Amino acid sequence: MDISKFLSVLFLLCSLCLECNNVVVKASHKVYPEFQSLSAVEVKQIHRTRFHFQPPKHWMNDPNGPMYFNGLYHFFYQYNPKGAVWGNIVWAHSVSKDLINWEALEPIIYPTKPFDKNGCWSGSATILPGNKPIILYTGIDTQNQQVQNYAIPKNYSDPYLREWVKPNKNNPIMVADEIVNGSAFRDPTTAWFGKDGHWRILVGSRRKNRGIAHLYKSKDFVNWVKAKHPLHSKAKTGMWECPDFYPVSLSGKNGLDTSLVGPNLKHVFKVSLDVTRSDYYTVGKYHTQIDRYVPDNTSVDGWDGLRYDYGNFYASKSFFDAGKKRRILWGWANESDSTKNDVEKGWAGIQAIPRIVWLDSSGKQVLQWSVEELETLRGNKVHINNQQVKKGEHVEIKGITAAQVDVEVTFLLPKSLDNAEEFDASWVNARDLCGLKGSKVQGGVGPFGLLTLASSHLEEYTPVFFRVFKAPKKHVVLMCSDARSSSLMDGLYKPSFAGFVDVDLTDRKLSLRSLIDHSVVESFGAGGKTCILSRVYPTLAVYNDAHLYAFNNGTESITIENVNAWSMNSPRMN
Ligand code: DQQ
Repeated sequence: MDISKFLSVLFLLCSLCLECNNVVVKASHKVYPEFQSLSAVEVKQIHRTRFHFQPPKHWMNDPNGPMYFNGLYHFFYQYNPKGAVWGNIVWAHSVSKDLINWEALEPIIYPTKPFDKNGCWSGSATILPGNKPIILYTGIDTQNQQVQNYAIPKNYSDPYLREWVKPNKNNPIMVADEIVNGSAFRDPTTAWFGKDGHWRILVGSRRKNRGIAHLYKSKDFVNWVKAKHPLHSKAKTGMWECPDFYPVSLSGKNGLDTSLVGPNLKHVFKVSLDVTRSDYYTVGKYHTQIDRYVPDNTSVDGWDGLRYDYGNFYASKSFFDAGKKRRILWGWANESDSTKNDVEKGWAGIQAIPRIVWLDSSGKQVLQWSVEELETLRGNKVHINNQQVKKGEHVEIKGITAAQVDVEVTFLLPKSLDNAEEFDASWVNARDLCGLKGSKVQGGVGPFGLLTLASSHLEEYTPVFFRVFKAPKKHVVLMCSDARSSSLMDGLYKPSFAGFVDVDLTDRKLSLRSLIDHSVVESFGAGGKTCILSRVYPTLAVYNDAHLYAFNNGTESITIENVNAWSMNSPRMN
């Protein structure tokens, strides 16, 4: 067998194997004919989140076309109006003044035309000159081919942009040419405007196992021509869904308009890898003269690369908020329970809290943090400082509603890290390492962190924690969010999600923030360097029976320099 054939077979085996491992991670296009139009009889409340975005019932997946327009945030999303599994997908629509309180409006795009009769899939919004929003989305046409279409508001002066039209003239505006696979051609990005007077967008694709971001150019936004070369592609990464491409400033937290180019910025290129169902990004340089993106060689471009989030977080999309000059990232947090559970619950899917995203001062990765508006929901507060947590101890953080809380902790490490465990160079996969060294496996410096959504006798708990290792050059910090003990319920996907944290420990501090909301624990390590979102379904640790603890299972004592925890109020949610 020649080497390329061998690699293809290997890739296929790996893909299949990942799919088996992720057996209950729901793929977004799996059709359940028996359930897809089964309307919810009752919406079960027990695991419903309160401050994470979700519709009142049924299935939701990707965030679509988020934008800030005339003082309002618009959020569209892939939605099944008829049932709690993927299918019958439309673009549902909600609006908000603060990204936290949401009002649901009628869906804006649903299958009606030959160019989207079999589906209205993901896409993005662009605000054209003259303050005119336009949406590009993927339609599944009568031949079951993926094509790109556009939609525009019916009435630009309606502040809510309630109705949109899909003109017959010119739609579809992009169809797969002879070298593009029409069943792998989707999810157009927000457009950016080049100095040559052309708009540009990307469409996700693949050729065999090579992931591709096709570049299209247009002068008038209606006639689009595919560029000779993709903006970027990478062998052995499979289908690229929902690409996203934007500039980030070399300094400060401010976001940049998608069209900005120049000396003081880098670009971020993100793809959602269909095979692994995670969102990977690189930081790099956009060579405008040749329309190519080249990742810096500071991280891997592929399966082992940086992820926005090492947990349930997929099909994300960012937009530039021109009002507050920030780039905001939305990501879909899918369920980890079974399809049967979703049908019984009458709902499936939430969105992660919208996050601002900016470049770390190292220039090697991005940082993420929840939008500041979330803090308006903070209610009753408890504060602890300077408390030592010795080997084997756990300390309860009392006085808050532990099932619905925002908690921030700064841990102070021991003066000497000599007793940290030795790092074995073969531990390349953070998730495997977390599986091996869970929160109960005693270490030297760590594991220490939070036990979230814990029942009173720890029959159920989701630990979010750090473990520090000694390595020849630098310490290695592992962050885990481990769902293995999260629920007594059977038939759940309970992964031990993990990522490494590239952090300097000279000040001996490590911070952790978790947004806990009934069936989600969304955590930010070291100020947003490593993020992990876990979906969990406790049976005992619910409502007032949920507890929150800080713990340490390392031989070395850890000091809690600070804990601030706030019970979170519930916003208006659709
Ligand atoms: N979901 C959409 C597709 C996209 C996928 C369909 C990603 O457009 O590729 O619901 O989750």
